[in-house]
Order: sequence, then C-alpha cells, then structure tokens
Amino acid sequence: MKVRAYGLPRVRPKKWLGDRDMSKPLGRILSEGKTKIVREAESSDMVILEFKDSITALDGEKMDVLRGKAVINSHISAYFLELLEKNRVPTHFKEFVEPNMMIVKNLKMLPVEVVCRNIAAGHLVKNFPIKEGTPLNPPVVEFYLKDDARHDPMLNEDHFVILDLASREEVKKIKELTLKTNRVLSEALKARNLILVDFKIEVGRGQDGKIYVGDEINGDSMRIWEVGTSKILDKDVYRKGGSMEKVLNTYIQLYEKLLGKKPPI
Ligand code: AIR
Ligand code: ASP
Repeated sequence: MKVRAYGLPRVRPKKWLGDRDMSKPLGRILSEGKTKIVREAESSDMVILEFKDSITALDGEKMDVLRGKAVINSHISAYFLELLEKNRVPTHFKEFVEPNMMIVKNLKMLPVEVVCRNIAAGHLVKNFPIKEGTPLNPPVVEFYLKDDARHDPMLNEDHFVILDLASREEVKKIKELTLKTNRVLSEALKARNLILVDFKIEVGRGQDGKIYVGDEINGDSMRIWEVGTSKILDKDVYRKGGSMEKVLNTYIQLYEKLLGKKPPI
C-alpha cells in the first residue's frame, strides 16, 4: 500500500498537535485505527480520541494523508455529537480539546457499523436492484461486522446473538438510537439546504451497561448532497477518485456550511 503525504502550501494548517498546551502530556496510546488514535485520559472512565490526517477507502486499500482533515473532522464530529446530546440521544461526547481531539466516555465498542439510509446510494445500489437517488421510506437500517479482511459482512439480529455481539433487546435499542440520530441529523442538514443521504454510526456499552452512540460523525461517515444541485459534500469525492485538492475543498465546504465559519486550518 502506498501512502502519499499531501500538503497544499496555501492551506497548510496553522494549528497542529504541536500547538496544544505542552504542559499536559498526551495520554498513552491504547489503540490506533485508520483515522483515529485512542489515548488514555486522566480518568479511566474516559478516553481521548485523537483524529488523524489520513483518509482511507476500500477497506483500507486506498489511503492518503490530507493535511487539515483531522482538525475539520474532529470539529464536525463534536458539533454533531453535541447536537445529538441536546436532543437526548446518548453519546460518548464529553469535551473538545483543540486542535483535533475529543474527550469521550470509555465505551466497550461493538465491532459493528450501523448504517441508516434515506436515499439509495453506495452499497444499496451496488447490491440490490434499486436506482441511485430513490427515496427510502421508511429509512433502511443495516448492520455490518467490522472486519476489513472479510469486507465487513452484513449482520442480522440472529447473527448478533450467535456471534455474542448483543442481545435482541440491545439490537432493538440500537435501531431506535439510529433512527433518532437520523431524525436529528437530517433536520440539522435540511436547515442548511443539505440532504442526509445515509450515514454510519458505531455504538458501545457504557460502564452503566447502556448503549451510547460512539466514534465519529462527519463527512467520512455520511453521504451529504446539496439540495437542488446534488453536489457531493462528503468522502465520496475521494472514493470516486477526485483530486486531493477537490477532496480537501469538499471537507472545508462541509465545515463552513455546518459551522458557519472557516475551519481553523
Ligand atoms: N460508511 C460505511 N462504512 C464506513 C462508512 N463511512 C458510511 C458511508 C455511507 C454509509 O455508511 O460513508 O455514508 C453507507 O455506506 P455504503 O458504502 O454501505 O453505501
Ligand atoms: N470501506 C469504508 C469506506 O470506503 C471504510 C474504509 O475502508 O476506510 O469508507
């Protein structure tokens, strides 16, 4: 796999991890994924999620470094998670730490991706006889096992039970949380003339045994189209082979549309 660093001189981020308060050492690395690092926090019921500048697709086969993405995506995630909290959807979010970190509840994550679709696109169109752009009513909720080597097979409720991933009651709860998340996010985007086509969330159990929305929510985990133009404002620009300049501009535009200001990069 070839990893190419990509830096646009004009938009070189002003804020780097090096700009943070150096009197506080970063916690020990607990795990590292394709786009985030999980670090120890001061208290054991919390962890720090540090966003990376990497961008990946095709189950990790395609990967690049996109400077500024960590700052943009961490801010967008914090924005959406806070919005969910305000709307009484339980999430792991606690606090944002500049420039690219979130302090979150230390959940026991389920190795599952929960996808919710409002409009047919992506794998739904690839795997089923349905045209891209078809509205889906009611929204379609799907579960996938996080397993790159097996290309994330789809799961049903029985699979959750036989693989000891979750109980039937928990699967029901996860579906409820996902549909509520869909309502909150769709409404917020609609108010900005944007359509939430589909998205993915990850969930985990808190120390209280309850299910929370975890991980990240941003242009990497959603499909967002502009009303009228159907302009793509998410990672599909990268998946479809768009230039890295176009990909970065897409992330910047999404930040500006959501937060109403320029990203601090
Ligand atoms: N997704 C799924 N796996 C990883 C991610 N990020 C998200 C996509 C898309 C939705 O889930 O970003 O918003 C559905 O993806 P797909 O590929 O199943 O059509
Ligand atoms: N397969 C997913 C995507 O294309 C995730 C990944 O491979 O990073 O977004």
